[in-house]
Amino acid sequence: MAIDYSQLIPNNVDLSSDRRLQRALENWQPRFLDWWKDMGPDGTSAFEVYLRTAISTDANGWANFGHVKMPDYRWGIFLAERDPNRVIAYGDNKGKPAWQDVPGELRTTLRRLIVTQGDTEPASVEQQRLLGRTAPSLYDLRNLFQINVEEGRHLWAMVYLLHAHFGRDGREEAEAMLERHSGDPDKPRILGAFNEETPDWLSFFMFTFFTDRDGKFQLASLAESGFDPLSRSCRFMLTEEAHHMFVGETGVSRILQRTCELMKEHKTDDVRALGAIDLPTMQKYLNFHFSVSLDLFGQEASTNAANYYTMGVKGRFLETRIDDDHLLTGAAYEIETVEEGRVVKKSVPALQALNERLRQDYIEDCARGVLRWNKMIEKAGVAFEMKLPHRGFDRRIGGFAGSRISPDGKVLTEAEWKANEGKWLPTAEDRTYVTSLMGPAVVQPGKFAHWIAPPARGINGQPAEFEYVRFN
Ligand code: BYC
Repeated sequence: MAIDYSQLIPNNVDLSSDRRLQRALENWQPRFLDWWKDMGPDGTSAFEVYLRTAISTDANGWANFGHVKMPDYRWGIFLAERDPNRVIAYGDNKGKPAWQDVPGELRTTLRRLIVTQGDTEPASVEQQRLLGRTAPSLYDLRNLFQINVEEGRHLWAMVYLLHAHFGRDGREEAEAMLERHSGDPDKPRILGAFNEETPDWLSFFMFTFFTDRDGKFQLASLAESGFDPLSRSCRFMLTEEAHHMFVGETGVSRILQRTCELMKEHKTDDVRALGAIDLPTMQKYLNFHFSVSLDLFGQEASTNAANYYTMGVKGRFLETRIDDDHLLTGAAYEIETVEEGRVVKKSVPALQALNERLRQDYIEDCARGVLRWNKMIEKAGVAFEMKLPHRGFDRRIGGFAGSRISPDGKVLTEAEWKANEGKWLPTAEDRTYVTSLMGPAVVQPGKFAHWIAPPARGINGQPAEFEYVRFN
């Protein structure tokens, strides 16, 4: 389905046929641009960046690459193609045609989910606002900006749904999306991970590996929604999400590669003396970002999640490929929880455990990425293994919140935790060290900061020394 770029707001939803909606969104557009100017990537208004822009929403050939002046990026509204025969795949409404409008009784629930999803998108742009100043290369700078513009478009996707389907409430929510800010003590973003700082590039790569991956799983569950416009929005967003996780996985991998090269070359573990990031510090950052991202899945046993499913609002990951009754009324699911000082397994109704089930799918996906990192470390001839900590480690949300759990899943006393915390999570000193490596942006084409290896290949078949960003 081609995208109409002749409009003020590029779209493939025939926006010009609904004048009221078009005007409302055209009113919101300058506010979005003001927000981008104030809270988006710092000092970039003159930059020309080699960006990918969507030209259609088909599986094949939707992307166009070229240098774009950052504020001229054409944010718009793109939904995946409609399947006229689509039916709801699960819950009480299983088998009924997907809804093209919001059913009255689901209005509040759907609005809340769309607002929670939408809120994360500008939040991540705010978190990454200053990173351009310390980019390790033009290639990395370009990837950062690609992610930023796409998160901006994901906000557009949710704002379109709010405007098109939720009337005045929706318009107010769209305004509020630009008023909350990451880390703002008075008006913070909704979910915890989106109020953390992303102060350095190691944090950025860990964030895009772990937190963007939560995005993949949440979007995939919302792509199963009976509310078809939400499903279609999320399906197209997922195609963009893949690159964000690629940036995270390869970014971490390139840091690991550089560290391993230096360890071998200088026959030492002490790569800090050589200006690189040591493996134990990498592990601590992994622990932090993994546990913060696990919190994003909500409570292990959640009546909200059960209701979303039963009503047909939010499904499971790849719902239609699962071989069961898609009702789950009599089914059970095992979750882990803390009882009498131990982590124990407990059976709960499967309907209530849907957040945990999604978290499990997510953990398995993370583990596959970690395995690839470990293969790289092994190939480099270094004896070290990166590990995902236990799901209960350092949690703020769910049954483990309030307990102290070690990375290998033991319940600890407060004193035991305090004695080891600095071995498991980045200390102030670790963070200062990592920040100290973030020198001024490396802007010569083909050059890379000392602590990171070049990528295996460039973007869209371009070489590593390509001028991915022009500063003018
Ligand atoms: N922080 O029943 P529960 C992305 C609240 S990332 C604070 O488990 P539910 C991206 C919860 O609101 C994907 N509060 O909740 C990545 C509830 O409050 P009430 C973002 C939390 O609703 C990188 C209470 O605790 N998308 O796209 O089942 C860059 C009970 O909990 C948190 C979504 O999240 C928390 N972490 O599950 C850019 C999808 N967790 O009712 C973008 C939409 C729970 O007691 N959201 N609470 O007042 C959802 O599906 C659900 O809202 C959640 C929570 C999975 C987040």
